[in-house]
Amino acid sequence: MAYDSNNIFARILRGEIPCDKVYEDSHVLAFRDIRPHAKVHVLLIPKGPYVSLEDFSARASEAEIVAFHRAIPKITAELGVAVTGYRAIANSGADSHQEVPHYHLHLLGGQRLGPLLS
Ligand code: IU
Repeated sequence: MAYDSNNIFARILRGEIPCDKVYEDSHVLAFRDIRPHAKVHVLLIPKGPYVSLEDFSARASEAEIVAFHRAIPKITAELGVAVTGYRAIANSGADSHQEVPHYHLHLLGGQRLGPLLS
């Protein structure tokens, strides 16, 4: 699937649409989900043009992949969920109900979550 540079997260990255930012560095941006599914619900996205987890894993540079994952403990510490725990989910492709075609990792926490597959 080709990357659509007008998807909503691309527009957020370009500053065309505001977001409730919680973390940013040269490779990633993290912001609060507008329709939260938990007390804490943040989306972590790479700044590069990757459609999905599948695409990011295949095409991103090692520096981008490392930066993406190194951002997670910084964000969870900032959000106060590093110790209490959280769930990380990446929907990838049609069967997963991925809505926004720019790779994003959902970070959910701040409360006791139910079982994943219920
Ligand atoms: P999904 O994994 O692609 O299904 O998740 C997309 C998420 O992006 C979903 O939880 C939306 O609430 C969220 N979102 C957002 O935070 N800001 C937006 O402007 C739009 C969607 I559109």
